[in-house]
Amino acid sequence: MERQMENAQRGSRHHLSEVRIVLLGYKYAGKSSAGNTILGREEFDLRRTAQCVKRHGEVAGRKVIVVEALGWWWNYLSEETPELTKQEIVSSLSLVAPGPHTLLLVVRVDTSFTETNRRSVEEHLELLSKRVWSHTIVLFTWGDWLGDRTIEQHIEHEGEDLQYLVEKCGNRYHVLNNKNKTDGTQVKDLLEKIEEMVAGNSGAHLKMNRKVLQKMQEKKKTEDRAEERKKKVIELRDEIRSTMSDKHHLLDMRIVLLGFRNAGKSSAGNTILGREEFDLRRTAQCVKRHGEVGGRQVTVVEAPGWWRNGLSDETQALTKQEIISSLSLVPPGPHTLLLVVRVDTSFTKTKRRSVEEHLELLSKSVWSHTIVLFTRGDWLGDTTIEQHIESEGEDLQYLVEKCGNRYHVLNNEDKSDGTQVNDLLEKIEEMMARSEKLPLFDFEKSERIKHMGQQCKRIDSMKGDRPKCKYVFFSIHLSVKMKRKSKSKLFSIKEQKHRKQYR
Ligand SMILES: Nc1nc2c(ncn2[C@@H]2O[C@H](COP(=O)(O)OP(=O)(O)OP(=O)(O)O)[C@@H](O)[C@H]2O)c(=O)[nH]1
Ligand SMILES: [Mg+2]
Repeated sequence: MERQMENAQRGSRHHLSEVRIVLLGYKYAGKSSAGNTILGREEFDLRRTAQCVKRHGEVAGRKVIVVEALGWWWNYLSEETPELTKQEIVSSLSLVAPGPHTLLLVVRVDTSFTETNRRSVEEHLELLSKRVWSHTIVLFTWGDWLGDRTIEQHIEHEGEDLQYLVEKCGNRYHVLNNKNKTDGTQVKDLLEKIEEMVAGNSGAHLKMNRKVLQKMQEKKKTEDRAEERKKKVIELRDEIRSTMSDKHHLLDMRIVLLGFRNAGKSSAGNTILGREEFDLRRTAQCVKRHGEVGGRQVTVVEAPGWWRNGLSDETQALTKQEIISSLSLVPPGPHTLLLVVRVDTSFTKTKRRSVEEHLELLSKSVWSHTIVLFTRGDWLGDTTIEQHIESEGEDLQYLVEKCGNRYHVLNNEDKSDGTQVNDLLEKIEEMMARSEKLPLFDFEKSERIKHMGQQCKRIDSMKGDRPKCKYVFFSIHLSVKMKRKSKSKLFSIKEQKHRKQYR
């Protein structure tokens, strides 16, 4: 009773007629659910969106505007988050002009909060301004999970990283149980905490600083450059198609999927073949599958992936062996290599070097037969892949251009969209028509690979032992490579640390 009276007094003293809120947090933190609880209606769609979403309503006598900013991966530091996502997070502020009264930093109580989580949260919030903390309240979701425990007990129990975060926010926090929409007091209490904080900030909202305005201008420039890239690619494709005839239609297509671990290679294989042919569990060996797609016989080989920040001399010898021998599984050689890259993570210089070194294990000329296959297209939402390429920076642009500006996006979650696969197969045919070449790594023609093949056969007949043969095949190839690559051991300490961190 006493607390209720205290609240009533507090509330009336600092009452705001309009409350502008930005919900921020990692993916799956419960931002949309919290937005729905605050507005008392299902205003936010729980499926992930690729853009900020703005909703408003009348709550406890106030006009409440809520913007949900795009979430990031919970254990990613800001340099691992794609630039496009960061631009979108920053532009959330422009949706609540002149600026939000509060940022609600959404954190779940049912999962542990580690040092990485703390750093991830700090870095992403400080994209907005170093001064965000005086406008931030930690909003704990999954309050039902606490049971009889109080939130204070949870904060104490969880350890120093969560305690540090709460203290950085001036000890402001609130718990919501998004499963209980009938408990109006939890929202009323939250609004009062916001009003109290605003009063403590002398009524000021969070202002957009120069850095934010700059990021928003960058976003605009990115959109313009993306349009240009898209136009250029369409023109090039039209030009190639105008020279193509029936002879360029490939009735038998051979594809090798290469890329980082967890890049989405197996899923892409399944999308291409239209069936769950590849097991999503990791294998150390190449896997070959076959099917009929759009009237063509398509063979797909998935080679095992490498660590996404690992350079080739850090990759296990056996993995490299498998990458090289993936080519021999589609004799006389693949029509294309699909280099699988996720769009939901940033593409750094280290990743570029990692990709270059692993692909060039096969041949220096590998690029003329490679298409960058972006997975997790669902992450893009309404934004185009060109916007991602343009915003992500020079390393990704370099890679795409090294592949002759050939790229494609797949949303492996949507198997019903047949056009995404047809379009990919057409791009492969266009690439082959343009080069007017037979498959890359034609084993009959390539002297180097032929030589390695002969070594292989000789040892095969001596020992009848396939794994050893493969190993010799591999080691001849690598011994040359390794000599050339010995220089690449000179990584900076910073880079080494960076890679360890993300494994
Ligand atoms: N949302 C979404 N998830 C995807 C997509 N593609 C792959 N995934 C998920 O990403 C995870 C890894 O996918 P895999 O296809 O197993 O990746 P991989 O490259 O074969 O992994 P390894 O063989 O283990 O190196 C799985 O949980 C997939 O469901 C996509 O387009 N959208
Ligand atoms: Mg796989």
